[in-house]
Amino acid sequence: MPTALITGITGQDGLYLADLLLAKGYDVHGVVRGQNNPKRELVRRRLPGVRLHTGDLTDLSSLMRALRDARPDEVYNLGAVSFVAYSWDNAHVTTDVTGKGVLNMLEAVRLHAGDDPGRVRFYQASSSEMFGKVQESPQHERTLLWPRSPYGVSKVFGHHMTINYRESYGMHASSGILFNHESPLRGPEFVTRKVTRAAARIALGLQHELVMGNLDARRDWGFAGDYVEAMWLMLQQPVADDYVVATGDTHSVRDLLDVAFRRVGIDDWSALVRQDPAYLRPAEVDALVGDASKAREVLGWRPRVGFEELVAMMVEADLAEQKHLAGS
Ligand code: NDP
Ligand code: GDR
Repeated sequence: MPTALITGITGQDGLYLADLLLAKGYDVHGVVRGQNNPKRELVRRRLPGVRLHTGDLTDLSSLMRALRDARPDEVYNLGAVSFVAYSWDNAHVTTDVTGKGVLNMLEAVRLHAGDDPGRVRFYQASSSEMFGKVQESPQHERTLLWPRSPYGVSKVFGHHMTINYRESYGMHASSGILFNHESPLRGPEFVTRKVTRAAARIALGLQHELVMGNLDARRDWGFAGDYVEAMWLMLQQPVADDYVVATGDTHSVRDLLDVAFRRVGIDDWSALVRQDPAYLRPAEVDALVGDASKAREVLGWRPRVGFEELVAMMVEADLAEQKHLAGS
């Protein structure tokens, strides 16, 4: 039975990836930070088969201990301060976790693997935010990186460090440049979930207004359940490499509002949505769309869930959750 260790197991992708690996028969381990992290209980309830290790990406020795105890064949480094807007006000923490945390994890794996650096396969969660001020469209693996936030800068550091460890030490280290991916497990601070939750609450009479930032931003939104398959496929390849993972379709935040509100029977949301400059970012990533040809050709990966289906899935989940909360 192969063994996997996941950092960020309490997050959206960690939960979907753990589901996938358990279904494939893996022995799954996760790193959870903090002495009293409430999400530890969430993982225990959802994924009773998973073994948890206390650790933090800023603490090399805790990562070494997790590796020693879990003895993984595959390490998925998903842990990060992942909310772009938060990263300006918390640039040092973001750099320590999202940037230098990758170096800690790579170094821990290198030391753990000893004389056979390729024996533990490593996945780094890189991001389309690295393209930032985009220089070509659609973006692919060789598109120039021009990050626009402390988060994006930290991801570029982790991305290049992963490539450097692969080239310097012969590690089987791959980097997935994933475009935005969403699900009912998405954190409510991100725009898709903020909108689907608000649409559900407004339809149920629990909320009267939605306050938003830049409605013209465009993203290539896919489904998290599809994207974790690409992570796994990368680590099954004989040679480690970097891959863009995206749908190839792009939509604006306005399109997102259209689809979400239509789903709850509201055709015109203009009176319900207010824009507030407080939600604008110091530097915006205006439009992203990915070219995932390499992932399609080499990994045989393709997305299954399209934009409208994704938004509908999220609105339905939020309607069910809000009804449940209102009834309890
Ligand atoms: P989430 O924000 O849902 O999860 C982030 C995870 O990182 C949580 O489990 C969190 O733990 C953990 N974490 C935070 N700080 C630390 C730390 N100091 N040490 C160890 N773990 C820590 O993110 P997603 O699941 O959406 O994303 C997973 C990864 O993929 C992230 O690296 C993200 O940057 C990247 N990514 C995400 C994309 C997306 O669209 N979702 C696209 C491209 C890249 P806790 O619960 O304790 O806070
Ligand atoms: P992003 O996701 O920054 O792309 O990073 P987010 O959903 O936060 O923003 C997407 C776009 O929507 C605009 N926007 C708003 N965003 C939020 N959160 N709240 C609002 O009210 C709002 N109004 C407009 C934003 O300005 C932006 O343009 C996500 C994260 O998961 C990263 O970790 C990951 O690396 C990238 O996706 C790919």
